[in-house]
Amino acid sequence: MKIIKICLLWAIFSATSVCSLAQELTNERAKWFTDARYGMFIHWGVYSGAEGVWKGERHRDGNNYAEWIQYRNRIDQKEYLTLLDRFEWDRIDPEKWVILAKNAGMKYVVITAKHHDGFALWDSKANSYNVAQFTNPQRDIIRELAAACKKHGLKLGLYYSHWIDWEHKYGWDHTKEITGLSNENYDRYWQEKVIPQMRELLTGYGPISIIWFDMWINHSQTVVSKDQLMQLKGLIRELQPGCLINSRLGLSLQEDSDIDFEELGDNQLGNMSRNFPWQSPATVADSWGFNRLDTEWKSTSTLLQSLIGNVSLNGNFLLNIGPRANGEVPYEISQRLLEIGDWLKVNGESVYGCGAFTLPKDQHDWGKITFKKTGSGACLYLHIFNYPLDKQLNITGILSKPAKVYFLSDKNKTPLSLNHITALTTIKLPSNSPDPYDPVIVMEYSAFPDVSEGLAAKNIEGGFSLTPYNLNVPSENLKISERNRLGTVPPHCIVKEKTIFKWKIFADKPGIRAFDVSYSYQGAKLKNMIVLKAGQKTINYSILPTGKTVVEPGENYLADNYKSNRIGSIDFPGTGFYEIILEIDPEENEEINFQWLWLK
Ligand code: JFZ
Repeated sequence: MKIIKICLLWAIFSATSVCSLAQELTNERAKWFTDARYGMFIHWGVYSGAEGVWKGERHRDGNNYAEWIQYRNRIDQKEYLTLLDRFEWDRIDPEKWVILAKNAGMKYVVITAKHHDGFALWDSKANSYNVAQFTNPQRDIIRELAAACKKHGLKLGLYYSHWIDWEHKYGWDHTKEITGLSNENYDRYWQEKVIPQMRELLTGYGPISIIWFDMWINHSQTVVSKDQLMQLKGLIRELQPGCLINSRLGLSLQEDSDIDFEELGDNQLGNMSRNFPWQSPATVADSWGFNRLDTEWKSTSTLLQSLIGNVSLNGNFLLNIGPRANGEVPYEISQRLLEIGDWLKVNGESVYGCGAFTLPKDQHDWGKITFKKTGSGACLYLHIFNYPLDKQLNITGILSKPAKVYFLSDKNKTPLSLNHITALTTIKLPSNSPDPYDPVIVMEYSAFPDVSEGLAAKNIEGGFSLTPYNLNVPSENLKISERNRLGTVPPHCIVKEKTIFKWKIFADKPGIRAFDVSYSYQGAKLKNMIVLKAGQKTINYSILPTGKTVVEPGENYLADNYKSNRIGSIDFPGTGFYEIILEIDPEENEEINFQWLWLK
């Protein structure tokens, strides 16, 4: 047991991606979760009746979170409840949401059983501020949803706002930062409402697969105590040992590592592969609860690529719907969900049960790779977000030759024409993409494929973009500056002393290749040199001042100029691996900003 915990801790802290270990390190309880990959979040409650507007005024916060309207627009509770008059109870049917989730290819549903407003969507005996008290005939949305999930084979998760509760006299609400709230009184809320309500949810509704807490800061920064959180967690472990708990419970890993998955920030997608289960909660526009002022709908491709991007890093994607007060799911949401669902009906094999492969996350500029072990072999799924104009798909870094290559949508598995030399696999694509969003190619391997580490990939134009981000051996000492000045200044490496950059590429044919370098130099010295070495040859190139560029006309708004310079050509006499070495040694430590080396 202890060993498992140490492993888990290690996995949480380790930032590296060792995909073959991913499933082993995932705890047993979360196995279904990491297989499922895609779930539905539902934000629905009294606030849905306001639609993000109160007495003609929009929700008072930049983030559009319509479920916060009671707090933001300072609505007192009695008036808030009048929103229930807008609900069309005979049209509200949670089974419809579950059917949508099912058709969307989602494997689990997480609903706001109680959001920050403190209003329970079930017939709570512990607290009368609940849906049954305000409906006739009485409704229990959680019971209805649980039955529908069971009927359609989806797992059920419950969002429960444990920290914030605007209904209970002693619950937390941010204005209590002004008025104060004693620990004793907060514990009254905890023992009178949180614990009994959680007990109800965990005993009366069949298996609960996730409790989704929502305290995004550590308890030490607010009124909740560690003991209270441990009590709550203990209750879940006791009553439903199979239930997963997300990281927004509010305990730090140092205090307690026994959480089941990490929840990233709202709409925060993964940026690195992890071996510990994790998930991004996301919206289709901005708000979680229905907001009629929402307009910035993400496209189907954007959402699908977010899902695939997360899966390619061992992550899950929890996509939200905010049904209206009549139970309807906004068309802009259901349409996108069903489009993704149709795609998953054909391509689900590349998502469910899949995870990260060992290559770096941004290795290929045409898309993402998801991975699955199959018996003694393995499958790589190539998700082509950007269909190459020359119909050549380059996969850099895999040393094994695939046994079979075909489109996942092709039931006959017609082999695609394939060329494999050492570390480069090239697939000839048909002129028309078989899918408008993400055509998927399966590469089947008879054993776990060998990978060549530290290779820079051949990109979609057939060249190599060599940057501080794809060095052969990553270096922590480099001073990297992200893009700035509205992006006019690209990401670059600030070089003040002698610096050697090394990359490795695989040349799939011999030939002469031209080298360009992009840099900015704002000094005035004329003797600075770039030294480039590749394939036994050296090129010396003078660095000259690059001057400025105008960002906006007429505003005297200037930025350093980054320019591409042809520095020469080098013959690569044979097929094989080449090391490319670039040396910059600034005179008198005067800053030279290196952006990239391009060869083709
Ligand atoms: C919380 C809720 O307040 C919100 O209403 C919604 O339910 C969402 C899913 O979760 O909002 C958050 C949570 C975390 C952060 C920001 C807003 N965060 O980590 O920055």
